[in-house]
Amino acid sequence: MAELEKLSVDVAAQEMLKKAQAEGVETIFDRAEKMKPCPIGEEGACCRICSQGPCRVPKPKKAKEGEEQKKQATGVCGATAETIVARNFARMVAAGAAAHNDHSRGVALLFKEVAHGRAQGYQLKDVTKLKQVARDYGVALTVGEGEAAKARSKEEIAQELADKILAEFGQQEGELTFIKRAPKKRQEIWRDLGVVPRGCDIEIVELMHRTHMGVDQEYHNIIKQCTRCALSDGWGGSMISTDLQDILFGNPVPVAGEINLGVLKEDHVNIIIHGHEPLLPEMIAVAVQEPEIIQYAQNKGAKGIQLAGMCCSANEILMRHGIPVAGNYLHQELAIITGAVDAMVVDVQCEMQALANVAKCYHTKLITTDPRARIEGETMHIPFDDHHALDVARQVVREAIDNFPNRRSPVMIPSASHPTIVGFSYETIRYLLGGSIRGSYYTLNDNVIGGRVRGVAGVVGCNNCRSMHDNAHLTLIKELLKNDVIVLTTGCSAMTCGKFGLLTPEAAVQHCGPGLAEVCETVGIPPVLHMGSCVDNSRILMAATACVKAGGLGNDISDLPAAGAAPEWMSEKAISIGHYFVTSGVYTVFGVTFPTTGSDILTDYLFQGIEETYGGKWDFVEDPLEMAKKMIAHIDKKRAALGIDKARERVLFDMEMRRQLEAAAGAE
Ligand code: BF8
Ligand code: SF4
Repeated sequence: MAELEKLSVDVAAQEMLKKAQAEGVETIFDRAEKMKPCPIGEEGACCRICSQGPCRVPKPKKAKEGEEQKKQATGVCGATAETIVARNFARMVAAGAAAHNDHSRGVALLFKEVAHGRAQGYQLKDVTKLKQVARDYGVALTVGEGEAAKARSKEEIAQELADKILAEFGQQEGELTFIKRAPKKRQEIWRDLGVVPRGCDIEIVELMHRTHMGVDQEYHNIIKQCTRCALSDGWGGSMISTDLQDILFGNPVPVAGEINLGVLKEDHVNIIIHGHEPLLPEMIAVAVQEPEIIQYAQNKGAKGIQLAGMCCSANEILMRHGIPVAGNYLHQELAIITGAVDAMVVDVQCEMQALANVAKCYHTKLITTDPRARIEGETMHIPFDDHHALDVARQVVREAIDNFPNRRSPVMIPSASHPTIVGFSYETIRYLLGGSIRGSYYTLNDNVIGGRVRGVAGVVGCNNCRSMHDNAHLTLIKELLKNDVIVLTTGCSAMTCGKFGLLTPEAAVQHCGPGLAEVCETVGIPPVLHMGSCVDNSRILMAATACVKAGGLGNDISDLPAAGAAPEWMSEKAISIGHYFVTSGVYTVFGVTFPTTGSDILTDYLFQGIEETYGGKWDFVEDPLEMAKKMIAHIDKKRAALGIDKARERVLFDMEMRRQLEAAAGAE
C-alpha cells in the first residue's frame, strides 16, 4: 500500500485506509496498485468489437533522426485508429446517456403512477414546476373556453404529461421538447447540423448500430451521432429526471447539511443509501421517522436511526431533506470499514462489486433494490416496487435494525464532518439573485459585466482511484475562487467541496478574490453552489441559458465567460455529460486521462476542430492548477470578445486602490 497520505487528501479516508490495512481488508486503492491500466486501452486504441480482433493500434514511437516514421497500424479489417478510437468514445457516450435516460424513464414511470394515485407514499409536491413542465409539453392547464374555462386538477395535468413524456422515450422523429429551452442561437446551430435528438432511446440505439463492425467508419460522422446521443442525455433524460424529481419530491431550496464519515453514529442504527435514483430513498427517509420504526430500533438497543447518503442518491436527499452525506464515490468501501454501517442500500450506478466482499468482512448487510443491478455474493435483494414503496422502505430499514446487534468490534468512526449549505437549484439561484418579485439572473450578469465575478465554472464529476482522492477538485476549485470565478458543482465534486468547507457562506471571505467575496457576502451565498446530483447537470445548462437570456453576455452559451471541468472523472456518464456540455458551447476540461489520445487526429478534432462548429471544445489537463489556468484564460478570452475585459481591469484597480487606502488609513 502506497503512503496513505498520497491516496487521499481527506483525513477521514486516510483513517479508514489505515484501519483497513490493520484489519487486512482490501480496498480499491490496493487493487489499483496491483492492476495498472492497459496503456493501449487507456488511450482508446484497442478494438474488440468483432472476433477477428482484438486489434491494437497504438501510436508508433517517434522515429529517430534518419529513420522513416512508422505508420500507425490499422485493425485487420482496415479500421483506422481514428475509427477505432471514435467508436470506443462513442460507446462510452452511448452507455453514459443510457444510464441517465434509463434513470429518467424510471422516474417518469413512477410519475405516471403517482399521477393516477397508484403509488404508495408519493405526492405531486411542486405544482408550480408541474405547470411549468406541462406548458413546455403543450399540456393544457384548463378545460373549456373563455369564461367557462376551468382549471384542471394537478392529477389530470400530471396524467397527460406523464403519457407525453413516456412517449418521447420511443419517439422516432421530431425533436425532444426541452431542446426548446436552449438559447435560440444554439437551437439553430443544432438544427443546421442535424443533431437535434429525436427521442431518448433512438439516439443510443443508432449510435450502437453505427459502432458495430463495418458500419460508420468516418470519425466526424461517428462524433456527430455522439452529439445527438449526448444531447438526448443533457437536454433529454437528465433534464426530465431533474424536473420530474423536483415535481415529485420538491424543488430544492437552501438547506443545511453535514458531510463526511463523521456523520455516522456509533450508538445509532446506521443506514447508507448509495446510488442514483431517489425513488426508494425518499420513502426510506419517511420510514426512519415513523415512531414504530424508531421504537423498533430502540428495542434492539440503538439510540435511534442515522440515515446517510453516498454518491448521487446522497445529493438528492441532502438537497431536499438535509439528510447527511457519508461521502463520495471513493468512500463507499471506507464507510463499511468503520464497522458501524448496519445496512448499505444500493440501487444503480457507481456501486463497486467489491462492496460485497468488504461487507462480508464486517457485519454490514448489502441490500440491492433494483432488478437491473444485482450484486453477486452474500447480498440481499429487496426489489423496489413503486406501488408499495413505503412498505419496501420499512422492510429495508427493519433489516438494518435487525443487524444492529450483530456489530463486531472494533467500530471506529472518523470524527471528520463539515457543515454545508446546499440546494441551489436553477430556480433558487434566480430567486436569491433578485428576490421574489424581480428574481432573475440579471444581477449575476451585472456582476460579470462589471468584473466582480470574472466568470462561471461548472466543476463536476467523479473520484478516480488513479488520481489522489479529492485533490484535483479541491485544488482546481480553490484556484478558480481565488480568481473570482464562481463555481457551480454537482456529483462527487460537490461532496469534495462540502467536506472541505467550500459550501458555506464563510468560505467566500476565506477563499475568494475580492470581487467574488463581495458578491457572495451581499447575496449571502457560498462561493461554490451545490446544484445536485449528476443528472442535475441539466440545472447548470438551465442556469447558463438563463444567463444568456438575461442579456449583456452574448446570444449563446458559447459567448458566456464560462468553462466546465471534471478533474477526477471515471465513469462513462461523465463522457456523455462532457460531450453535451461541449456541444452546448462550453469549453470542458477533463483530468486523469483522456480516452481518445490513441488517435492524434481525432483528439485534435475534439480539442480544436469541433470549436468551429459548436463554439465549445474538449480539453485534457492532468495538473489541476494548469487546468484552472486554462479555464481562466478561456473565460478571459470570452470576456474580451464581449468587450467587458476593460471593466474588470478597472474593478481590480479599484480594489487595489481601496487596499492601498486602507493600508494608508491603518498607518496613520
Ligand atoms: O453520477 S460523479 S462517481 S456518483 S458518475 Fe458516480 Fe461520478 Fe460520482 Fe453520481 Ni456522477
Ligand atoms: Fe479488428 Fe476490425 Fe474486428 Fe475491430 S472490427 S476487432 S479493428 S477486425
